[in-house]
Amino acid sequence: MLIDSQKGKVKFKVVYHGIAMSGKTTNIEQLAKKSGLEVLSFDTKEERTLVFDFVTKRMNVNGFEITFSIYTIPGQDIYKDIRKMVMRGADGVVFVVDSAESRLKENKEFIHVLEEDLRMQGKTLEDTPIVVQYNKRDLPDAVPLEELKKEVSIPGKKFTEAVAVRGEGVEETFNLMVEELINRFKRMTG
Ligand SMILES: Nc1nc2c(ncn2[C@@H]2O[C@H](COP(=O)(O)OP(=O)(O)O)[C@@H](O)[C@H]2O)c(=O)[nH]1
Ligand SMILES: [Mg+2]
Repeated sequence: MLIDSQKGKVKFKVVYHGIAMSGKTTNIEQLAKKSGLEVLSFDTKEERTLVFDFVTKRMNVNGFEITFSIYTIPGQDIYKDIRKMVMRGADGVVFVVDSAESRLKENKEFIHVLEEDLRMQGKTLEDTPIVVQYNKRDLPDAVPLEELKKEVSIPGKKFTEAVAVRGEGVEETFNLMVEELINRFKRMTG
């Protein structure tokens, strides 16, 4: 978080984390589309983000001009150095879960990857603003929500359901993240 109190400006970094192909890029593309913004993608091939995608979004809250820098990580393990670089300085994380039955185990294991990425920054799952998004709810083999929540969840975090490809649940997810970050900012600034 960067604060310029003289100018009344605050900057937050939000990272969309989660396994490869869970819908992270789709989320920020949809967010950008709804706000008329453009996504910068670096080396995207065959729908797989090799580096990251990036978009900035501005909002006004209580007289502060708040800028969100939004990034996605590459989910494949071979790009872990890039992932760690993208995670640097993250204020909040949206953890995008693929609801497909076939990817249940991978999603579950990836929570440990997130935990490790945060640990490298001296942070924990507990003290980081995180929203869990159960994406691809439209899939015929989507794991029922109650079951998915039991298998893949982070204690104490809010969650949403989404069909990112249709834009459903995308803004709701981001707004929850914004709320978490702003509440924390308000607590900090008294
Ligand atoms: N059925 C379905 N497919 C989705 C959904 N969201 C994303 N996808 C598809 O999943 C694939 C991977 O999405 P992408 O956003 O590139 O995933 P990323 O690797 O996490 O960035 C693409 O073919 C998307 O169109 C969804 O809600 N439902
Ligand atoms: Mg991607």
